[in-house]
Amino acid sequence: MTIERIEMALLKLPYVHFFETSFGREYDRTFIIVRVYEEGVCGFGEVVAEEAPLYSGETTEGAWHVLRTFLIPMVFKEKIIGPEEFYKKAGRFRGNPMAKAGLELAFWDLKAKKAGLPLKALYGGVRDEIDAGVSCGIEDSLSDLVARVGAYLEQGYRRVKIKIKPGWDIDACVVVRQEYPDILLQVDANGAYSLADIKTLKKLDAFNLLLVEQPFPPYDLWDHAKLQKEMKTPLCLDESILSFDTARAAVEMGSCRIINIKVGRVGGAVEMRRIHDYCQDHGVPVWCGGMLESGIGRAHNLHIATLPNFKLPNDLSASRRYYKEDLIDPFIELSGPGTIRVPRGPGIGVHPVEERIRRATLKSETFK
Ligand code: OSB
Ligand code: MG
Repeated sequence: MTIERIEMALLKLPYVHFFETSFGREYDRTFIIVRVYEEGVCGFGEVVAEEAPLYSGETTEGAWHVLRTFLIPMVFKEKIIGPEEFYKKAGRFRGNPMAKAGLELAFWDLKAKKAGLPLKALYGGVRDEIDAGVSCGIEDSLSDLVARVGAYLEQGYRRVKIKIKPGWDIDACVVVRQEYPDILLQVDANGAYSLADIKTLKKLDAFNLLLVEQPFPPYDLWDHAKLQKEMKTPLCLDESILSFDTARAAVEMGSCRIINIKVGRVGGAVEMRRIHDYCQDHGVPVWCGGMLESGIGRAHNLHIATLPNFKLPNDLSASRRYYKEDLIDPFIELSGPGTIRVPRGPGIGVHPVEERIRRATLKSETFK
């Protein structure tokens, strides 16, 4: 058994609605799809790095370079055939977790397909259905925000996250809570604040939020610990959690009480499970974050969110929340109020449509 071929494609897909965070407004997403072939079976992975290094230091072009120059040649040279082996050997290269995760996930999908099992069976997942959630960007006006939250609730979402930044925070919570006093609500600052804003941040305690996500920049574990001591609402870290070791440091320091796990940000599913298990042992619930993935990356996330310590609703929404024409058949849909059923077929269990991938492709390359 050897890997016969690896393909990479760089894709661009327009969003159904722009997505604005404290980093700025985006109208489309550029990302990489990785395919790994063995004996005619194909494993799919998605690299969640973005065009600009705003959320993390990685970029699509940087990940492309690291994959074609280092990670893919390593697979052929060292005859790597499995995800765990890939994880171990890719560890010699520093950083670049999203590039590593995209290829590792393709290996996981391949392994599960060859075993004829849904990916969640390989991970030790325990759920057939996961709790969905929707992430609402910053809008042009507070009334637009309320209308958008209302539309998502009508579609069946039960948990809403709103993006905040200085000047779009307390008022946004006030209007959403006024209109929807009982919904599960949380906020995400994407690192837009500092300890100087502690007075504003403490006001968030008044809105019965599930959590406050990433108030400070990624490397401020210490300041997050100081803020958590001052706040009733649990802090949740996203950008700060780059590996098992940063997760452990954050928990030991008291920087957060909840962790957002994104498989790309932590460098793959092996590392994801190490963080998951550590958090489970230490009473820290986790949930699955999203990077506005296509259906390929999102299907991977559905399987991840079946692990037992994913105890809060996830940033996992239906295909139509993100893209008019998702890459997969069938589209991911809500299966009940606020839930999504995990695909049952082998591997990620969804079918990527070749023609749609081709239409969205900016460039591609094949490696043997
Ligand atoms: O901070 O969670 C974030 C999207 C891109 C980059 C960062 C984040 C997000 C989201 C979207 O909030 C979540 C989703 O995919 O539904
Ligand atoms: Mg976040």
